[in-house]
Amino acid sequence: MVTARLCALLLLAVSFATGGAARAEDGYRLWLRHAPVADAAQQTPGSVTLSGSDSPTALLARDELTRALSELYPHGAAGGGTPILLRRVTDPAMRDGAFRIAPAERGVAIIAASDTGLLYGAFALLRELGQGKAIGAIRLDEAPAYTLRMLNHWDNPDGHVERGYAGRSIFDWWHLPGYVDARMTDYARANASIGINGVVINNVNARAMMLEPRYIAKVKALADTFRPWGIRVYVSARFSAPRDIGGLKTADPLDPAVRAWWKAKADEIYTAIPDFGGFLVKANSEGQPGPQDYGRSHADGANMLAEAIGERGTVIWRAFVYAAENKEDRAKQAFTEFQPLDGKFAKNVVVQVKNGPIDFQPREPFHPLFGAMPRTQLAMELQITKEYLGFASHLAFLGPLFEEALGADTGRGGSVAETVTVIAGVANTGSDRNWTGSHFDQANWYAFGRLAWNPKLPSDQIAREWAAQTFSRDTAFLNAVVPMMMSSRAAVVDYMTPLGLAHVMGTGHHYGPAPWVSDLARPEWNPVYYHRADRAGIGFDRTPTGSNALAQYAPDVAKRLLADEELLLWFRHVSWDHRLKNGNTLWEELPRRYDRGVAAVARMGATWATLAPHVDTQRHRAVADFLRVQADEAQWWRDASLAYWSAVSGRALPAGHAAPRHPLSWYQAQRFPEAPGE
Ligand code: GCV
Repeated sequence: MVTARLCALLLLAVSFATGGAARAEDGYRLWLRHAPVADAAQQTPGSVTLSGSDSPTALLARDELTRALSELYPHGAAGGGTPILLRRVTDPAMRDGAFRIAPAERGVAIIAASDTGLLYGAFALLRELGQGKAIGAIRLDEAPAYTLRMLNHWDNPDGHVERGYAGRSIFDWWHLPGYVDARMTDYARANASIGINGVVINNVNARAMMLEPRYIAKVKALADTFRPWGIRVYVSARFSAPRDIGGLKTADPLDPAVRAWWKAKADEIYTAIPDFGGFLVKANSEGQPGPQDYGRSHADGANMLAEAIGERGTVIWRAFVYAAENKEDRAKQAFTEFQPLDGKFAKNVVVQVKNGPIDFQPREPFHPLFGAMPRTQLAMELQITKEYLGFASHLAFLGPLFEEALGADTGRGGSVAETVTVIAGVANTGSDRNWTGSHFDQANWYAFGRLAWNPKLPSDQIAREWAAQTFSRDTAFLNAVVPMMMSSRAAVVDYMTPLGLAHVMGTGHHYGPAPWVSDLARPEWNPVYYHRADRAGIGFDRTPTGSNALAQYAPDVAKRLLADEELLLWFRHVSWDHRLKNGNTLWEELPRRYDRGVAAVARMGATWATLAPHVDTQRHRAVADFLRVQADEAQWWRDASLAYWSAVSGRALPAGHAAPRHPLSWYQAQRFPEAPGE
């Protein structure tokens, strides 16, 4: 014991002598590193005791605290320190997951009426301590804003992750259920630490085999591992499964044999996994089968599954639909199809809507369905993986994007956050040692969890607490890194899709700029469909003179959106000479925005270079290297886009803006067959 303490002291001394930056770190521990607190206040935490429950979850809360505290305070506490009392109480007013932390007679108490409340309380206390706060000063009274806070994995059973930029899938389907990798526990622990309590473990572009008995056994092994961490498992179900694996001739949701098949399948799953969360379904979207194949509605399909599951779980039915045959503006199609179904979905159905009407672009207006289906439970789907924001190598902290989407006023009974009952995020995890492909992408997983817990948390606060736990709680470091993170998403918007442009990326893989693409089979797959640039002007007219997608919003909101220049080209087709509020013409403003984005990335690189003393060499170098990649690619986005706009408008770049480094044909000739995630 004495020797262990001595070693810890020595380690600490070495670490402080080198500014805490000497030890190489690979990022595996995420924000749960528990770096030793150097100047531990007099009130150092002491022993942890648990009362009122001895469930596996409550024991995890106790053990997590005990272990983490020994890491945060390796030198121990003079006089035993402040005891921490984990108390499970009976309090009908405290919801599942809620907790209070406050000084008690004999120390500090974490009080909860549920075991998950104890667990979340334990992690919350560690979060505060991890930022260097003194234990006696910590007072929290929290309850999750939503009962379901879930990750959606787009992981395939063969290990490939659709839109995944962090290696292969973390789920080792091949070795399950016999072998459950220790990483599964670390994954569940990380999720629990930020309040995530549901995971859909397979891609919405689903394989029916996920519902076969041998896969149910694998899912059960994961469910058993995740359960103590308060996490329920969900599966993406392929709508045609009764035909694909059930031997039926149809998957018609009104066919009695089909209904019986799903009921039996649900029973089989619940026998193996009594707390199974339910099904997520992508139906009649991008080639996936669905009820419309049989002339039935989305409500018919969802309600059939809801009946099979009954009160045991939830059916999450995605509203991400658009059809090639449909000539209507793609941005309008989901609303047109789903809004009339309001009130027609069963009680245990949640309709899951992406944050914007197209597809996770760097900036979109909020989806008009939010607030427009008051008699239906809605989930908001955010994308944590950066399909359209530079993959893992671009530093883009998504906190501001999530905050903007959640906080948008629907004009129909509150903000988006207030009109939904579930928050879902497309996961960015993978087999890479640092989980998310880049160190800073961990912040997006973290921010998602924190905002799903409390959508009112300001994203700069989230950035600060994440950075303090992940890198360094040094104030000088935080004062530099937080503004850098906060401006990073705006930089991406500037160098990729300024002023409301959208969907101008490369075909299939979505890597890099390709606004010129116009030859794909479906009109809405082509970037030219979205920007409609020609000699006269640019932008998609969604006003009454065009598609009138604006009319899907509440009238006041529509007015506000139309006036928002950040969304100018999303809603309007304007002349290149259109005058902006700052006095510039559009043609003058576009290169200014692209240049601003490129310059912002250069500044991020410079800022990061100054932070070397605060960060271990391994992670510092990895981030610096990626920032260099990002600088090159920001330049590429800027140059390729401007070369194309210049060609299509027939205009030379305004004075003061450098010419693209290559002719347009050079950019158009680039090919990336090896780009990940497609
Ligand atoms: C899982 C976009 C992505 C697809 C994704 C789809 C969806 O189209 O590019 O990879 O498929 O959205 O959300 O279903």
